[in-house]
Amino acid sequence: MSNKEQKKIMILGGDGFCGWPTSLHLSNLGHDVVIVDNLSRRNIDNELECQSLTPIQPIGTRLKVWKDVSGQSIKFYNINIANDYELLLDLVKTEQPDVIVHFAEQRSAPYSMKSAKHKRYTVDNNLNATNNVLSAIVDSGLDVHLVHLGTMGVYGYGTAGMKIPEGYLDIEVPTETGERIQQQILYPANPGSIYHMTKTQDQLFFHFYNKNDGIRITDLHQGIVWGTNTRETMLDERLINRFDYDGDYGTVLNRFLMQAAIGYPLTVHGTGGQMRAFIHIQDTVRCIQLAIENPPSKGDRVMIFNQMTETHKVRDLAELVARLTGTEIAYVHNPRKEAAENELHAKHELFLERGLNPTTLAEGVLLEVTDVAKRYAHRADISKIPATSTWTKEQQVGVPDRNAGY
Ligand code: NAD
Ligand code: USQ
Repeated sequence: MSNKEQKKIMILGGDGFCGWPTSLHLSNLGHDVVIVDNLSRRNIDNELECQSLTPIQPIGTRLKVWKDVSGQSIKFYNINIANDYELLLDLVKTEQPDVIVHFAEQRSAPYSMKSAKHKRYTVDNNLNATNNVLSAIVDSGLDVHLVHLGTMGVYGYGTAGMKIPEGYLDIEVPTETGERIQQQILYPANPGSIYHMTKTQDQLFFHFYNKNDGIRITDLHQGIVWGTNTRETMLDERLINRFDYDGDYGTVLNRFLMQAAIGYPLTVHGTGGQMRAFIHIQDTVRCIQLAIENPPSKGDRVMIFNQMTETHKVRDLAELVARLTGTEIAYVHNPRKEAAENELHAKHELFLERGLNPTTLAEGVLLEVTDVAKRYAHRADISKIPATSTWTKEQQVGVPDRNAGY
């Protein structure tokens, strides 16, 4: 890579599930990577008394091993970006990043719905984090490209028979004089949890700072990430990525893979008719690279990409994993408030046009069960599997109905 292409990239939340493999991927490409993380996710592991299925190493060990394996140094700063504004601003001024990638938010929907305390933490943390990053970019006077990890959940999951566009919806409105004019508006927000609501609010921060201060922003509306490792995290076991399987942080497909590895019935919420968007972690890191390499120009509106590669119904995923592994399926109470059945189709041409070659679920699922979930199955605490966070007090938790000794 020539010096011109090499960028200084600050990764906020670079110790997390998406942030760690992204940091290594970008460092491996020759970029100068700086991680900022307050390790709050590791503290939440302590709060929930549940650790990653994979044995993740302390951040100091991770960075030392990366230096030994790759020869590349990554600097680390422990800063709470939601609270420590002056520290964040000083760091931006000192490091002078070309790009900031923002992963640093509380990202679990069930965790955000556990109690008033968790709702308030999620709102305080996520909204202040995003506003502080934007404010620090303005205060620094630097022309930083901000890449944010958003969610497909901002759209809601009902699409009225059309494909969800990438961020902006074409509309036609009648004027007072009877003419009809065409416009593009931000797709109407329809969040399904307090966490998802913070992501819809983030969009408005981006819209405002882009309009008012001309900040160049890419917002990636990402689907559910599955898988564990990427080419870089596989270079040494001590670089291994996090694998969440508990009822709060475990996402649906990784949970099914881990449940299959230990013979625990696959916990389908309700009928499993919920259709969601998915992407493999290897494609996540590649998409972020592509977003960095294709920045918006000064004066462009917020650039929005749908960062997903396929859509599936939850029960179809359960049936696929059951067929491949022989695990049974348990249809449990849905602890969430969400449509029992929906169709979800979304455009994702912008990444395909820029060279993404997706990993398909059909290829990768079984490998993931055998290479990761089975290998670390002995670390699982099965009491942490049921989804115990309910959206309302009246709802019931997502526990399999039978008691068959698991
Ligand atoms: P994660 O919880 O594993 O990582 C987030 C990291 O940010 C953690 O290391 C945490 O310690 C850090 N962090 C949180 N608040 C912070 C603060 N105030 N200051 C400094 N650091 C802070 O989550 P993830 O799965 O890596 O998700 C990263 C981003 O991607 C999130 O914003 C999430 O909304 C988005 N996303 C994730 C998924 C998914 O399936 N994992 C899907 C779509 C979008
Ligand atoms: N589900 C089950 N069984 C389980 C776990 C989940 O049926 O054991 C169902 C849920 O009820 C839901 C669907 O699977 O209908 C997805 O749940 P999830 O926990 O995998 O994903 P979600 O809560 O939507 O959140 C995850 C990430 C979040 C990200 C979002 C992308 O935690 O950070 O924003 O995926 S998206 O779903 O596109 O909004």
